[in-house]
Amino acid sequence: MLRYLTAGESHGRALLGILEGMPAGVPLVPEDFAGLMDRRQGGYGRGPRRLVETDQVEILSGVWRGLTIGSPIGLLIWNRDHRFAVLEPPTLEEELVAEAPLTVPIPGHADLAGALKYGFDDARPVRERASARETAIRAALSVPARRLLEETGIRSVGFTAVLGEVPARLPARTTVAGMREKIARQGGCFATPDARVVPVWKRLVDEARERGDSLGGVAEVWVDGLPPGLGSHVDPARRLDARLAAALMAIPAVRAVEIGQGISQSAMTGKKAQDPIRYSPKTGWTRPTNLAGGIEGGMTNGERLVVRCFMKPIPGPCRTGSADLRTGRAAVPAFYRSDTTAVDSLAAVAESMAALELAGAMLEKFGGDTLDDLRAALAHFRYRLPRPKG
Ligand code: EPS
Repeated sequence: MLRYLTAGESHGRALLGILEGMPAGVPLVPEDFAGLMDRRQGGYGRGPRRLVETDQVEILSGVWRGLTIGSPIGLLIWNRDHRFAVLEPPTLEEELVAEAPLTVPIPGHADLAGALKYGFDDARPVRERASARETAIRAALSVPARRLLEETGIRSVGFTAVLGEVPARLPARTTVAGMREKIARQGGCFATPDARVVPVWKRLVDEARERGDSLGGVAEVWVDGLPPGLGSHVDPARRLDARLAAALMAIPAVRAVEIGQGISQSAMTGKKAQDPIRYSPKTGWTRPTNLAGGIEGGMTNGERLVVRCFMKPIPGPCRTGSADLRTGRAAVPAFYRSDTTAVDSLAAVAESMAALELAGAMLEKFGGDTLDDLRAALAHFRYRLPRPKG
């Protein structure tokens, strides 16, 4: 079982993560983190915080001479902008310089529900932990998982598919590698292959920022190279689509998750909503269409995994009507520094959460204490897949 745990507040001293269950022998060096950490911080519409943080990941344990050793991997990211962690009761002087209490909860944020649950009349402790800053350490934890997947021929890409109501145009047929290349070639300030949508999205973000408003959207993740049979139909808790959906819903501001064309499938007739099955000795079992997004019966079917995450507009900048936790009187939340949109970051985080879930599913199916054990079991499985004579 691959499991992980994170700790840290948005403006606390650091973010901490532990990943347990990785086999030995997976290559991992500090340089593996930089590209993803940059992507997660980037995207047009992020607030000024991204200019403050460098999000450099320190490997504290579980890696020796560039390889995992099977023990828990400990990771750390220091917060440069830290002011929250007062470990002992504050002195009078600290009280005087402390940030004003946040007594007016932001509608749409965790503030109110968290304050009611934990008995606070100041939303700060809730807001600090509910902040999407925590996804920095989740992305970092996904890096060993991604390395494991890459070492077994599995590749993923995450991108912004829709910003606000404006979709990007996506290439009809391309591989994950091709998609990565197109996004890099486009090179603009959004993770999209569509150069023409970039100025439109920029304008939308600029207008929203000027209005003190925010924008949501849809991030999409593709994964190529997955063997069939990850997850299982035999037990509800082992269904991979359910596990992926849970992992992706656990990203702040994500309100819905779609596997493949799940939403439009529901409006199709049954005859149109299924992907036909084909077999040839050369290409094996394939499907000419992929409405299922690579999962049937809670298992991978060997096609590309396609998942989409729907993110609501970030509530921070909106200053929607609220009420004071101490007086109950109608009030407007205090100005709160935030992002105008973070859908591009969502693309990086969604890909990370999917990688953690998929690496876990690979380890459950193929096991092994070392990467080589896992590869051998995978090779055996591929060999024993049914091959009719054709
Ligand atoms: C966030 C509010 C902003 C975002 C933050 C998430 O932070 P701050 O209040 O410090 O300006 O920038 O995201 C990150 C810092 C990050 O690294 O993703 C919130 O309240 O969710």
